[in-house]
Formats: sequence, C-alpha cells, structure tokens
Amino acid sequence: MERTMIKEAFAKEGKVLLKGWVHDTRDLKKVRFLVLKDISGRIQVTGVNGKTDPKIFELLDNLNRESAVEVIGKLQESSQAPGGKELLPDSITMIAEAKNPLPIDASDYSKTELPLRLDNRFLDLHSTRTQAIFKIQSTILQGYRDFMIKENAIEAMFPALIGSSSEGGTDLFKTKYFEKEAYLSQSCQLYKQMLACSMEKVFAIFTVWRAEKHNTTRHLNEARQLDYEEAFADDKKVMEVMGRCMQFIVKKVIDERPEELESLKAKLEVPKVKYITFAEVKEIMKKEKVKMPAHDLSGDAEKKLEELYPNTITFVTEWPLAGKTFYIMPDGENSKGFDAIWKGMEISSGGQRIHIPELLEERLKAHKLNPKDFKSYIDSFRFGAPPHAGWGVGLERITMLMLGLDNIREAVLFPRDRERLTP
Ligand code: AMO
Repeated sequence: MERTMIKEAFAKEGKVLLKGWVHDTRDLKKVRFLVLKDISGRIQVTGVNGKTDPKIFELLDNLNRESAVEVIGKLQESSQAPGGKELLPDSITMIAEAKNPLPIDASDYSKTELPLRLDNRFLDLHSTRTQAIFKIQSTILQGYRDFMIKENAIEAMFPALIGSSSEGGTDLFKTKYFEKEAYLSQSCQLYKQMLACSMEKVFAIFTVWRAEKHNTTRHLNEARQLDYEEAFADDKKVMEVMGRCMQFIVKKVIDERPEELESLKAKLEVPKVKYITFAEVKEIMKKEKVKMPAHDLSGDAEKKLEELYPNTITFVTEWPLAGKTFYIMPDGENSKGFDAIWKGMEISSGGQRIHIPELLEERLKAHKLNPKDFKSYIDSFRFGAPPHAGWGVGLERITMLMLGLDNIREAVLFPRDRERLTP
C-alpha cells in the first residue's frame, strides 16, 4: 500500500513524501495518530510526545478530516499499524484545509442519506466505499472494451443530438437546434445499425437520455449503455456474444477488484447463461401465480426468474411483436427481439433488426411513426445492407446489480433524475 502512496522517495535520507487526505486522527495523549488516505489506500502517521517535533505533534491534534496534506517522514515496520507500516513525520504541510463541520460524513460507516451525499458528491467521493463503486465501474468499462476488441469489433462514437426518435415513444428531451427542433439521443440504435452494415462488428459506450417521468430506484433520465451491433447475424448469434461478454466482465471484476468487492460486501460469481421463450415464461408465471402484462415482463416476473434461475443471464426470446420497437424483425406473431434478465432485473434488450426498407416502413406505420422522419435511416438499407442484430446493456444497471446497491443513483457519479440536475 505504502509503495503507491509515496509521491516521492528520498533514497539518501530513507524518507518519503506522501500526499493525501486526513481520514481520521486519534489522540492518546502520549501518542497521536493521523490516518492518511489516497486513492491507493491508507497509512498511519504516528507522532510520539517528546520524540516528534512539538509543532508537528501539536498539529496532529488540529487537522480537520478530509483536508489535503503533505507529510514527509520515515517509514518503519509496525506490527500494530494497519498494513504493517507507519510513518514517523518530520513535517506536515496543509495543502487544502477542509472546513469544519463537513456537510456529510464521508467515512465508510456514514449514515448520511443518499440525496445529501449526492448533493455533496465531491466529498462523498472521499469515501472508500464510493470510490470502490467507481473503481469497479471503471473495470467494467475496461472489460467491455477488452472483450470487444478481442472479438474484432470496432469502437464508434455517435451523435448525441438527433432529428427524430430512435426508439419510438414519447420519452424524448426536446431542444432548440438553430431554426430546427432536435432531441437528445435515446439510443445510438439507428447509427450503430448503419455502421454495422459496413464495419460488421461495432460497439459503443453511449450516453442516452430518456424523458421518462417515473422516479424509481432503477431508472435514470441520463444513463449509459454498452451497445453492440453485428452484421450477418441474427438474435441467437448476438445473445451468445452478450452471454460471453457479461461472463468476461464479471470475471475481470472478481479477479482485479477483490478489495473493492469486499469493502462493498458484494458476493459476485460468474453468471450462467439460459435461454427461454416469452411463451415459456408466461406459462411458468401462470403456474407461479405471478402477474405480467400480455407483451412485457412485470418486475415480479423478473424477480421470479432470478429465484428460479439464480445468478443467470436469462435471455427471454421470441418476444411478442406487439411488445417490441419498430426496428425489431418480426417473426409471425412474435419477433426476433429479446430481453436479458439478471439478478431480478432487465439489464438489456436487443434483437435482429429489420434490414428490408419496405418492411421497415410498414413497421414504422404500425407504430404510428412517420416513415418520412426516418428517410435517411430507411435509405441506408437500400444499398447492400445485410441482416444484422445487436443489443444494449445498461451500465448503471449492471453496476448496481453486481454490487447489490439499492438505488441506481449510487452507480452514477452525477445522476440526472426528475429532480436532480446539479451537481
Ligand atoms: P432499451 O431501451 O431496452 O433498449 O435499453 C437497453 C438497456 O439500457 C438500460 N436502460 C436504462 N437504465 C437506467 N435508466 C433508464 N431510464 C434506462 N433505459 C434503459 C437498461 C436496458 O435494458 N436500442 C435498444 C437496445 C438495442 O436493441 O440494441 C435500447 O435502447 O439496462
């Protein structure tokens, strides 16, 4: 731990320079302790009355929690200090003092309620627990990239401003765009499809905006998706890719973030993968007396699936056509669309897309959308567009589920919900 905490080492004098934040101080009269923390961990700084410079010994009793300080001193083995090492200080310099009292408790035992923590996110991010969540999220993102690059997929960036809906429905944020109206993107759906029709395998980490009015513990108005799209592929092919992708990401988190998982008391195992049709789920729920709508799963049905198939990415396939968006390929009464459920919640939806312009126009009309608004999208399928399929996984949803967080807002640095636009 101390190896990475050291910002500079003075080999000749055998001293080190540390920079970090005051986690805690303790005064045992003869001995005073400062627990210093930085992103790599914590170390104890020990002052001894009579041995340590009196000015420094005095200062050790006057450091506000969460202040940024610089400490120079000698490291020594200590069987009592956490981590087995302590620092005997020669100098302590205040870099940036934290005012007292703090607006929230940023310790790991904090009882501060989530809304107040989010109001003061800059300080909440001093807590090891909060840092653990975002270190793990960073590993999830890296895992997604590593996996996709190994699959020979190409990473892409797409516009956040769009001229018409990409998902159908009314949950769009409208904005002015010079003389025109524009919308914040609900999904990079149409763009990733157009791109897959030349680059074959594409992926993106894309921010989406949904003007949904409901304020729940699993919805955000601004969320991030892990998007994938593949040409010459159907729903079955891309579900197989997602199953392996999720297993790869979870394994990477288990391998690389054991301390963070431990600090969040998260018990994570690599998930299994299962395929089940929508009709089969309906039958099961009927037997189990769990209610669900005709063309969708209910929250209770999602929970029941986890009860029946624990820690399994359950792909619910052959989704009723009436329950899917306009771009999903029909298959009689059903479609080639699916949802993926994990730990009792939807983490993804996807499917094979319609690559036939005439069928796309028909489906747009069936969804009461005007094909004219989708002209450039429809036209892109007139010039050698092969069958293709893909999916989008919610980044905050999987972070929340992996770590057993009660509220999706815990899994976003700066959440955007019905009430929150700052910080
Ligand atoms: P869908 O709208 O189902 O599909 O979104 C895919 C996944 O993104 C996450 N998600 C959300 N997370 C938090 N808050 C929200 N408001 C929110 N909305 C969605 C969920 C969800 O399963 N274009 C398609 C995907 C595709 O077919 O490729 C789409 O956006 O985890």
